[in-house]
Amino acid sequence: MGSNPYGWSGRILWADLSRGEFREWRYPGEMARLFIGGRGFAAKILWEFLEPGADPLGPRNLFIAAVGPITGLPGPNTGKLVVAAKSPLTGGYGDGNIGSWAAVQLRAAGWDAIVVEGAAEKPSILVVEDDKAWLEPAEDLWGLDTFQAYDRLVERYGRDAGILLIGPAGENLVRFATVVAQKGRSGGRPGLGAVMGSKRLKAIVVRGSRRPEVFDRDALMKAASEAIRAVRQSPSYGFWMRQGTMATVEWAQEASVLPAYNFREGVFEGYRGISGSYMEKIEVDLRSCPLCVMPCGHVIEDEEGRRVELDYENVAMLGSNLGISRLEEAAVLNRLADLYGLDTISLGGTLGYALEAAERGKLELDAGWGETRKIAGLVQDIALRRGVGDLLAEGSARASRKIGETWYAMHVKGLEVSAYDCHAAPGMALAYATSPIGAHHKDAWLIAWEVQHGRMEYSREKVRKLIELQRLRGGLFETAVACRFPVVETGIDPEYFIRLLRAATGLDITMEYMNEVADRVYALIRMIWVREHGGWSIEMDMPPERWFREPLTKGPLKGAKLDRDRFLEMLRMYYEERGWAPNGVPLPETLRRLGLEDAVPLAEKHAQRG
Ligand code: PTT
Ligand code: SF4
Repeated sequence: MGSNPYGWSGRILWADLSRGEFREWRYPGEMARLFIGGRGFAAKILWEFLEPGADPLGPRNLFIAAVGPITGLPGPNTGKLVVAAKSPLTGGYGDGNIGSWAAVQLRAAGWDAIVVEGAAEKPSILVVEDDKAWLEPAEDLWGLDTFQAYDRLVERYGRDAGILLIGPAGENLVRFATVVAQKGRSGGRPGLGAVMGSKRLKAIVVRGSRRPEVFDRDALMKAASEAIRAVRQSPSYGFWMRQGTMATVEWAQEASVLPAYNFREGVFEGYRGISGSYMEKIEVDLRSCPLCVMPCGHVIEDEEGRRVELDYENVAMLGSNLGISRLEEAAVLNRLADLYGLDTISLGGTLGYALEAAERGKLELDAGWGETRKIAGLVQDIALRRGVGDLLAEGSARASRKIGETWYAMHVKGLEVSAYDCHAAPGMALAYATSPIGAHHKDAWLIAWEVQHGRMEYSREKVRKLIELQRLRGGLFETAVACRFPVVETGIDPEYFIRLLRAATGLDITMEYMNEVADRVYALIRMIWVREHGGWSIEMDMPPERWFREPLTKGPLKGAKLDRDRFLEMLRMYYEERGWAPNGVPLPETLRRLGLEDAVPLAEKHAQRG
């Protein structure tokens, strides 16, 4: 960090693919202090260097891969990195958090981030080895699915290389194409794979030979081993190791939040067939991200006998949400998404919308609820942009506008909602509405708390809880960059991660400090959205219309739906608590308090105080 040699290398690799030029950017030390890393760096770089109004699929968009000060160090689950860019799906800020050897290798190569601008003339691979970077041809890989391409890359660069790659969906600019890190690890929901595709970048391969400098290795090792012990001794560790995120299926059914038939219902008659308990019986392997101490990649054989790594979101969005009640069938769709490099959540949301539109006679489609084989054909059509797949490759928001029925397109700001129905969960609906990338649960999984705390209430207490979670999950874990599951799933104290940060950097970092970093990053991301959309309105922060319009017709919460006026009241409370204007734009004084003076003129233009 400028004058601080610990925790950060102080260097960012800037790769211009149009010119084939690579340079080192020694960024100001203050950037590390104010933004820490990962998402914080991505937001700062996009704010400062992205040309306003740049086409997300044009050469001027910036693709960023960023680690943080604790990435790759000893400690629980530190093998993660953030990928970010202007999103082709939402037109705003987009990011994702991926488990990958590329995270570990990027640190070992001595870079805090890679920024890719421009576009290569031909399909290429960006190779980074310690201080050196260059492009290699990838014509032989273009068109290959992610599993085949991954194997070829491992053959070419070795098993220990850090790899980020795209599949045919990214190449074909499907707006919800992801970046793939290893077979069955995929991230960057808001179309980060399409951004790589638009730059004709099939893969990034990284390898380094250095050990990151840390301020106090003894303190680091002590905090790391205590944290790892706390994970393993946690009462929930055993059950987690058996089911991982798949345990959520049964929980969601009980809580009436399991999406069914394009979020028409929160319960699904066939839930047992896609549950974690069933998965346990047929599991064949367990995989993980690098440096993980609580692996969650449960693998089964799908209907066609191929191995697939499952997660709750994938199974709910490609199972119950499409009327599919056999895990092996949902797994086929999950595998296709991984092979092509499509986001499972947006895929499930877009397919759900399409099946419903077809049922209502608004779209011609040769597939219906639960018809896995036909739906699998549609997945291929989307990835290859064939026939109706070309329309669906645009995502549910654009497709629904074209079809002319938007109220049951389940998205916020263009990003499809993850797998929690919110007819009876106003707080979770607010979490989706205010997530900095569109409707993703990763910044605030309020639902587990909400079902136990005045579920149908629209209270300030809920708003405050939401912000608390956004600070922890969207702040600490996205900027220090580590997996949040040790804290949110085995319940260990987040202070362990603060200790790791202190030991790595030598700075007097506290939880309060990281909360302020989180607020700064949130405010700056919001300003990126305001700039890219030429202003802001409360409508941009509204959950899907369906949850207000149509009540649940089944389950223990039959009759429940959201109340628009009360939701709006809660949204206003949220803006107040954050120091944002009533139209959702951060107030100039809030930006000044957070050290974001350069965003003040834009806020003065767009924040409406009354
Ligand atoms: C994540 C989103 C999720 S969230 C899931 S399942 W989850 C889906 N997984 C997909 C997949 O698989 N294949 C595919 N083709 N598309 C997919 N889309 C969906 O992407 C993931 C884990 C999970 S599994 C979660 S909750 C946690 N997320 C974390 C986060 O966001 N931040 C953080 N600091 N730690 C996290 N730990 C957990 O990581 P996105 P991954 Mg993912 C096959 O990337 O864009 O954030 O979207 O990356 O390495 O697979 O880890 O029930
Ligand atoms: Fe990766 Fe799961 Fe381990 Fe987190 S808990 S690091 S997502 S394998």
